[in-house]
Amino acid sequence: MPTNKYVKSKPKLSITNLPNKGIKKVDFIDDFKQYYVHLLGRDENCRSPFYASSALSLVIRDRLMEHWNITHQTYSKNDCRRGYYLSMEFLMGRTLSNAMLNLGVTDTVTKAMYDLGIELEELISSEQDAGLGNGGLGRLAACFLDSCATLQLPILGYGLRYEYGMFTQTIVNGEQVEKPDHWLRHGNVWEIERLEYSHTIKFGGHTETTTDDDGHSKHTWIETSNVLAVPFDTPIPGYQNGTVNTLRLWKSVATEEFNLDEFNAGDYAEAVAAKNTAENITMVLYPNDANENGKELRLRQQYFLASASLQDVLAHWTGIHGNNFTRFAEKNCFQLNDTHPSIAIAELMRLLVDIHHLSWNEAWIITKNTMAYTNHTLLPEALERWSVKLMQRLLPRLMEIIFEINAQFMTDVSSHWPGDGERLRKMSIIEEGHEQQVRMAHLAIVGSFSVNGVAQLHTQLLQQGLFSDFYAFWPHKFNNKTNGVTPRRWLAACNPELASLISATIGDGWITDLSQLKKLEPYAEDAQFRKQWRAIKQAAKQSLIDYKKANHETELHLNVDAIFDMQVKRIHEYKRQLLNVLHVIHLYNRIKKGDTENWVARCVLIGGKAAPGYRMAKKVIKLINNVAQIINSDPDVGDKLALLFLSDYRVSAMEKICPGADLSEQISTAGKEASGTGNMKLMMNGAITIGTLDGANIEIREEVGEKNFFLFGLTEEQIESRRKHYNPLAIIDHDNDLKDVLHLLESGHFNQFEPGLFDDVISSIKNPHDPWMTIADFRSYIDAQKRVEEAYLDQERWTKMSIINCANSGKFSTDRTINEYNNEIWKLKPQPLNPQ
Ligand code: 26Q
Repeated sequence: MPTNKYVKSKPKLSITNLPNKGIKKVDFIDDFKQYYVHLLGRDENCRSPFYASSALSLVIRDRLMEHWNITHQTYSKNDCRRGYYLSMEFLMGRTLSNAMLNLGVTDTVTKAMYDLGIELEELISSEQDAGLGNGGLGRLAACFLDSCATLQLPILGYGLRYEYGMFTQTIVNGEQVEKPDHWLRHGNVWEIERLEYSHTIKFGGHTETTTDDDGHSKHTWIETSNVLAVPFDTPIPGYQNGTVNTLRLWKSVATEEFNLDEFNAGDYAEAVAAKNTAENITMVLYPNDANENGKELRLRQQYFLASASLQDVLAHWTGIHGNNFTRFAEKNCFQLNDTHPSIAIAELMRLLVDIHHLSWNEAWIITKNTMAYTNHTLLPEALERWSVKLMQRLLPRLMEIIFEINAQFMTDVSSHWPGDGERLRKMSIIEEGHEQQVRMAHLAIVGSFSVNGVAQLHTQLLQQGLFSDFYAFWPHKFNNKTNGVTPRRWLAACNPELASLISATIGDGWITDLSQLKKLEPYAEDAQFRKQWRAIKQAAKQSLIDYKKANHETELHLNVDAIFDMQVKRIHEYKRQLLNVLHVIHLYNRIKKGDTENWVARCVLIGGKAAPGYRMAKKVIKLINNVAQIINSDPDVGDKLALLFLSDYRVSAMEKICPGADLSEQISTAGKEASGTGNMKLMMNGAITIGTLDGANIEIREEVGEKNFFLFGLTEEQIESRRKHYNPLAIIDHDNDLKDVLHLLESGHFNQFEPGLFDDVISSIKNPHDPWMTIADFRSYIDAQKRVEEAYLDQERWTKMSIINCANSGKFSTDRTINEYNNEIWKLKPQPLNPQ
């Protein structure tokens, strides 16, 4: 072998110690050209904004990279306690504009692009949304990451790198049609593949128990089908503070041995098919759909996330501490985003006991002290259960561990409540029945030190209802963490005009301390300020119209002076988009009757996706579109009223919608919406809420005061007591407006060529067992809408209310939420970076 004098020399230079990339205009211009021409091979003649957008993203990514490295080194050097946010969903939306805002370079980059003859906005909006989530829960995870980085907390997000995100929605003949969202087709410049941190995940096979010389039993899980988990990292920049945290998403890849076994057996086709099974795991995000419950692939996904993430954390730990786990719980903490990743509790036990040879009790203490669980729903049909049979087949060792956890838990319960068999049955992790099921929420509560709901009412209902036995047993585990949204994306970035006015008035401290918005309140009395506020809202409404027109979403003439009345969220019966439609039909009836004195024009915008298998939700979309078609084309209506269904609602659409909203519809049946977060985004942008006493609406109303919130509807308690003798037909009989609305619906006016189409929708609300009790709240809703109109007629009064709503939205920053998680659950120390 030829000797090479350079091979073993000690490094004289640090590889990672780079000069910082410049952030002056010329630096952006030079680097942009470099990427655009040299790397991507494009020139002035390229017409697609995609390559320019990619080039700029690479330029920005470079600026994050050096900070990313420093952040990482700081955490290692300080050997700090760390947190991990485990979530099946991270609904990140677009990255470029957020990265520029957080780096503080938006203005400079705008100028640099301008000099190159490029409009920055065009590059920003050509970026695909990363739609790796369904809705609230996924977007919450994304807002949390932004706040953790802004608060300089050492948190790592762990999730799945789905090849296909949330489907895109198109509307054909009024109906939802789903298209797959192959968001990675053109590559993703924001992610870095880190093959070197891959882990092997086991499925199937069987277990063996042996006893060693000391009489300890040893469990092995053998003859498994293995899949490789390969991490892809995305940088998460804090707001102008140098911190760059990490979102690590796992991709499933077939392992070599996995293929080889079959291949050696001579069955080539089987080998290729097996490769597909492995690589299918992270192929697609499941839509939030009760019909998808119990699907094997979903369980594979959940275990894949849990196992890969835990192995990752343990590999890092043993790399430093070897097999000494005494301080593990002191240094690590996992937050489980709903029960979706809660198999992590059993997996951590497996890794500690079977792989790292801790005793059961040592492992259990560590597990219970590191896991924390957040619940996001009260709907019983949304609670996860897995059949024991499926789990035994797919994850046999985990099933044994869950049985063992449950056996010890049942012992504890019976010593607390001796002789109370009913209590044991209700609390057991295993539900008995014709088929045994694992109740994941019970596993999550038993295996963690903290259980939280996402708004005050929701937490209270968990404690008194769904989890009351657990609350009686472990009251100290339960706590509330009211949700929030990040003010960087949801005000500073999406509404730059309003953000500038606010900063010019009270300074820009609000961006990282949203409670400072309170300083705006006195300006509600300032006529000049109100005028500016109104002009900004009006311009935002106009640009929303222009945007819809440019996308050929509507040819309708929309009236900017109308109330922009928005309901954007997943389509679900409990969210009661139907109630909104009943109101629209009522307004239509009034127009047709000539009852239009003091009329206030209204433009009702409804957007959201229905789970592909949720029949009733899809019918509601069709109804909205049919009603829209009739109303919008009726010459009697003119611009008094418009109804528009916004197709393909997603993060980037909400960024356009928020600034232009006057009225925020939050009209769920009381006790059903855990929190809601769209309500917070709209409030922050000066929309006024019409809502029930549900989820975080209650806290929004507390913050703005009852005069600045349009309240209606039964309370949760009233709903539950009314339920027993609910008689919608009697209510209809006593309400002429409601009678007229239903009569028009039932006459087939909105489905003249589709007879019977809405029969099931109509009969669902007339049913005395309607769980959502839409009819019960109709009158109160109509009256509240009347109060909305009165308020809107007085533009000065409306503007005051709008300013007061924004001024009191400080509580709903995820910075506040995350500080609460950190002070009460995670207890991480902020990690400021040393100046380099
Ligand atoms: C279930 C079974 C099979 C496949 C998927 C699922 C699934 C997927 C997503 C079940 C639930 C979800 C998401 C739920 C969700 O987004 N919940 C919302 O969480 C928000 C954040 O806390 C709250 O504000 C909302 O009130 C709550 O509805």
